[in-house]
Amino acid sequence: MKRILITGALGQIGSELVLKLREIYGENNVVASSKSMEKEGSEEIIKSGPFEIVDVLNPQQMADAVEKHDIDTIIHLASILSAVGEAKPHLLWNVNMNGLYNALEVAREKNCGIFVPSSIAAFGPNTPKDLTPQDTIQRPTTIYGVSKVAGELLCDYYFERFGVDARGVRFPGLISYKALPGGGTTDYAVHIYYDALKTKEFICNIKEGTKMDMMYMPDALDSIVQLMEADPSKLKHRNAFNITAMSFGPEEIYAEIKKHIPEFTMRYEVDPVKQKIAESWPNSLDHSAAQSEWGWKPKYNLETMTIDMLEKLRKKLN
Ligand code: AKB
Repeated sequence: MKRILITGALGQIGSELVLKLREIYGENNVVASSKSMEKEGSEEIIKSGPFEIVDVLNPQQMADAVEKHDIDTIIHLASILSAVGEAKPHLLWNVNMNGLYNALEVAREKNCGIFVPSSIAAFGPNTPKDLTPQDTIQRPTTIYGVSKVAGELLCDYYFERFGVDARGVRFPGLISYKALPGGGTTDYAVHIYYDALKTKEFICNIKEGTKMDMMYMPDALDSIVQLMEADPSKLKHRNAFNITAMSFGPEEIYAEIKKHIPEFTMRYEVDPVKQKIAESWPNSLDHSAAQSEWGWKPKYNLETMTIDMLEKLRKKLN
C-alpha cells in the first residue's frame, strides 16, 4: 500500500485528489500538505485524514513530513500558474523551480517515487499546433512554460542520475467544480459554468476561435493514479506524457452550455496577456504515447462534462 504526501493539497487538483486517494489507499496513508490552512473548502481535507503544514520552499519541513508519516510517494502539486506567473515572474521561478528541486531532493534522500505535473504550457509558438507530438520542439514564451520544460528535464535527470522514480503528465486546462483554479489562462473554461448558472451572462477573456486542450477533473485524477500504478518497464517517457480529453474554443463551450440554459449570453473582452499565452500553446495534443505506454483513456468529452458540471455546480450553488 502506498503512503503518499501531497504538496499544494488545497489547490484545484489537490482538494479533489486527496479525497480520491484516501478512498483508494486509506485515510491514514494519504497526507495532505499546504503552506497554510486558510483556504476555502480546506475543512473536509483536514478532517478526513492527516494534514501537515509544508512550505515547499522549506525542504526540512517537507523531509520531516515524509519521515514522520513514512512516506514512499510524493505528489508535488504546489505551483504558480501561467497568468499569475506573467505578473510575478520572480515568484513563479522561486516557487516552481526551487519547490520542485526541494521535492526531488527529498524524494532522492528518502527513496520516494514522485509525480510532477507538467502542462501544455511546456510548448511554444513554434511547436506544431495540431496533434502536437509527444517529442517535439519546446520553446515556450511564458515563465510558467519555461519552468515546466526545466521541470520535465530535471525529473528526467533525477531518474537517470539518481534512479528517482519520477513520473508526470502534461495537463491541459482542468475543469472542475470543487475548488477554483488560481490564475491560469484556461480558467475561463471553469468560470463560464459558474456565470452561466449565477448571472446567465459571461464575459470571455479569450478570443473566439482560440482552441486549447481541456480535461474534466475526474479524468485528470484517474491519470495520476494510473500513471503512478503503471508498470515501470513499459514507460519509455516517464515524465511529461501528453494527455488530453477534448479541445475547444470559447464559442464551442458556450454553445454546449447554451443547450441547457437557452437564455445564457456571452460577450468577449479579451485579456491581451492571457490571449498571447493561449495563442502560444497547442490547439490539440497527440496523446498516443500515454495510450500505448500506460493505457490512458479519458471518460469525458465536452458534452458529458457539461451535463455533469452543471448538475454538480447547481447543487453546490443552491
Ligand atoms: C494554466 O492555464 O496556466 C494552467 C495550465 C494549462 O497549465 N491551467
